[in-house]
Amino acid sequence: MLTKIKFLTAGESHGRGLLGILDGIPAGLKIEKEYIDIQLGRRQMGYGRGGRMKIEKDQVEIWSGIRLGETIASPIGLIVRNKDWENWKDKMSIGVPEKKPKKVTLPRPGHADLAGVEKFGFDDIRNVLERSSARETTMRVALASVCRKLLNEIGVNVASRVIQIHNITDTSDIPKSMSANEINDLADNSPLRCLDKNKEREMIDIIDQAKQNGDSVGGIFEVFATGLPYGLGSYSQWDRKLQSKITSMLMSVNAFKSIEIGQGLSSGEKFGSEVHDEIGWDGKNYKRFSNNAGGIEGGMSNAMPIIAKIAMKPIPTLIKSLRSVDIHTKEKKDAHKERTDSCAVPAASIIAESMMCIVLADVILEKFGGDSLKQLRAHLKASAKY
Ligand code: EPS
Repeated sequence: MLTKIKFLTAGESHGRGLLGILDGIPAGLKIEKEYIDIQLGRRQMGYGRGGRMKIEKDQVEIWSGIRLGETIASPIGLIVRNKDWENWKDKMSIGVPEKKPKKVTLPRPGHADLAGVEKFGFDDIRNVLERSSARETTMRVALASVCRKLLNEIGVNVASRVIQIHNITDTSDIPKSMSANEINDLADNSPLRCLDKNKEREMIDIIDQAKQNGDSVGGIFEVFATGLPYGLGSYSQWDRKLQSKITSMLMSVNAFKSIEIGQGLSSGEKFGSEVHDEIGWDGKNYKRFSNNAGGIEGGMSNAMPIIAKIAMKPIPTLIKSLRSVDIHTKEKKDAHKERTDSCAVPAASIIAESMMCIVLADVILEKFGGDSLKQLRAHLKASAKY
């Protein structure tokens, strides 16, 4: 679905580290390691994370594509080392060790374990769980930070906030005057990335309760993008529609189970007159009296903020026993238990922001083009309509 930007990640959860390549970023974009590390730090935060986040302090190493502080239009290569690798060298040995590590044979319901071993014919679930772990999203966030920086340079900002953990919902609206950066500043100062302090307390309680029971909880968050011009994406073909690109990218993230653009699901129970955003003219620009469409009409951005709401399921690695079967003996047993998070919804909201940044950078480059940031800026100035 991406037409200008390409990216790939590699790396296992307990391997040496994560590798990533990002291609298609114009020359002349100033970016520093510290900027990427801030985003990596945001992904590590949030109430409900487990022991792993105490071990890791994710820091990027820039291996290529940036010279003298600026992109040079060559592929950007990044590495994030796993600190925990030290403790997993035997289990994750690349060569064949003298003492073979114990195999994982009890698939966790809800994880990639069972379908993964059946697909590849493995007799050790570790081969599956290492790559299917959400640890991989570390590199997505690192690569996406470069796209985020590109967007920032042209006045596009992407933010998010958590609105539900389990059955605790923050129903508050965001004041119209609040910018994406202000939303993120507030959210980043909350352990749940929730803007309502009372609900935040209740969310903490429900996570504590789940943790005590060896259980996990999911939740819902919103992602916003502001500063977008008209016409990103297109109505002309299925795979050029902006919502097709956004939803396919976002739904590629571990544990994301549903996405709504704008009013989404609830628009199915309303009259057309209650849903569609009426049009006005302020003497200079068109204006909208509402944004139920979530910034996308007819497969294109309509210069209103993009708003997507995403639900994340509870993490499937549980301390509480769930029924499973040993893949070797077919005996009834409890599912495999590993160190885990009881809630990773705040972290997931950063990953979602990151995927949004990649799509938006791609559609902006598709529409406006430019081999350098300077050219992109000139093209936007010449033809972007807001
Ligand atoms: C994660 C690292 C993992 C988990 C989590 C996400 O670390 P470990 O497995 O060593 O504890 O904390 O992944 C899962 C919950 C999962 O089911 O894969 C990370 O860096 O985000």
